[in-house]
Amino acid sequence: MTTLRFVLGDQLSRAVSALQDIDRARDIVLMAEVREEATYVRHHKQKLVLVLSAMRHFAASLRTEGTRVDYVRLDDNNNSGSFTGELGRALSRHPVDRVVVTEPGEWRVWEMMQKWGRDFGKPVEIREDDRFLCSRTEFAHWAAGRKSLRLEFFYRHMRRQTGWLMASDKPQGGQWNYDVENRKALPKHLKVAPRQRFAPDAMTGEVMALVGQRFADHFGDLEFFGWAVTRDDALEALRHFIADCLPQFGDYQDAMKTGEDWLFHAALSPYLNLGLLGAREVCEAALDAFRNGVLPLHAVEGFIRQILGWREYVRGIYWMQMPVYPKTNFLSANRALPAFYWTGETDMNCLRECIAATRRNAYAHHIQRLMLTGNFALLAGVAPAQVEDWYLSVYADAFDWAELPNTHGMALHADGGLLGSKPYAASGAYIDRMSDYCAGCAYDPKIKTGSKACPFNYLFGLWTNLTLSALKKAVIPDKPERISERLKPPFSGETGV
Ligand code: DLZ
Ligand code: SF4
Repeated sequence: MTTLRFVLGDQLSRAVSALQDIDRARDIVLMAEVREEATYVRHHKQKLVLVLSAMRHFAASLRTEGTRVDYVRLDDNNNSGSFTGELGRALSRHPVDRVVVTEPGEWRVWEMMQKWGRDFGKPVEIREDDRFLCSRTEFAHWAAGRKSLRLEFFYRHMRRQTGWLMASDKPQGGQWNYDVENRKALPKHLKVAPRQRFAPDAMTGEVMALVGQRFADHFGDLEFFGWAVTRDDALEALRHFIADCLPQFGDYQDAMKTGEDWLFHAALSPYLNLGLLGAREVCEAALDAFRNGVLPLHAVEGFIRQILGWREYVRGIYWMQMPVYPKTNFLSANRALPAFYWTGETDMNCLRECIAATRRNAYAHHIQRLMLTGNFALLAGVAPAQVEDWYLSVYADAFDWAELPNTHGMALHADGGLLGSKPYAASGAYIDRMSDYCAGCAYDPKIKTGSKACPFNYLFGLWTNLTLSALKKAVIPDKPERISERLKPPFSGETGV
């Protein structure tokens, strides 16, 4: 039997299920660069380069091991521009018996895949994506019959399942979660290790020229491109993070500082989400450093919680809730996304800095995304779909399964609290405490009204008066208790969010 194995741009792992059991003598791997994936949201230029260059490098590595790869480039003549179109064209080139794919990370593509068997009159086997630590079925079992789908319970379940940081059935050190130790403000003179970046090679240079030419009007600069595009370089980025950044990541993961785009954050999520790194190996590298006494428990636990806990949790929620999840708009937010999200032209220094970093790197760290751009959109009542499109476009690691629950649920509370117990709303006081942005701002974080008042204070005041009081009268659609029960303070930055 001859098989066409279709590998998508975020499945760049030799162990991906579509490639398991490959018969190199007969099978063909199909990879296709298609315009639709680059433009259904207008991805940041660096994200396009990262995905396309990583795809080309991956195809080259498969060929080196003797696999036949049919690779369609974006500028190939007759490129149809879509996954369905390219699969159809490939099937007319290759008389295969069946198609094998790994399930995609996005509902939109999942729906597309369901039609392929009928469209092409061939068996299409859609395999589970087993790169995750919790399968969709296991998540559904965990969730079944629970009143509350809180992360903390899921995380404990996953710690027990893996045995990571466990001493028999108890958490090592006696606590499950060391989050309170992860909220220190950054000491003024603390040295931040320079971040290792990767110079573009000739193949990446070619993709940069292509993207610069074809997607010139997309957001973002290409000048500072420094992402790893191969597994070897992604492994080097992992080594660098564990050795040079993770020791301080735990302490300062909520801090923000002008000119420090990466601080101690891993910035490994693009590699994990593309398949260049696996979740298990990333966690095991951190656990090894703990076992060898190189790293303290709270630093490693904070990191493991992000990968084993949060990352798996949002993916589980995504597949459990789609396709209705993005349709909820619990706070009835309907304003347009302000133009400065794209231009960066605003007098609010914190947002200006964050958006400039996003333009420069296709990256901002978690707390910038949640407490600056996310918090502002929440307080200003921006329509969730517009905020979600922005996040999906501008960040190199943003794929729907990860981006949607983070934005819709955590940042905007548009799901009514399914994912986060309370809205992440904060005034300027929180931003002032966790960053040095306010010193260089036209506004004053201590003033609440008048022309010098920090807009976060003004909006936060309005939001607590209007949105919260309206919510207190509301009833959660699918739950009997009154929402006021869940909206008791603390919900503000003053109390540490
Ligand atoms: C994000 C992306 C982009 C920009 N381009 C491609 C592409 O040309 N070919 C491809 O196979 N994948 C691409 N991707 C990743 C897909 O969007 C991703 O695989 C789907 O959204 C499913 O998760
Ligand atoms: Fe941001 Fe307000 Fe501080 Fe300015 S004063 S940097 S707007 S928090």
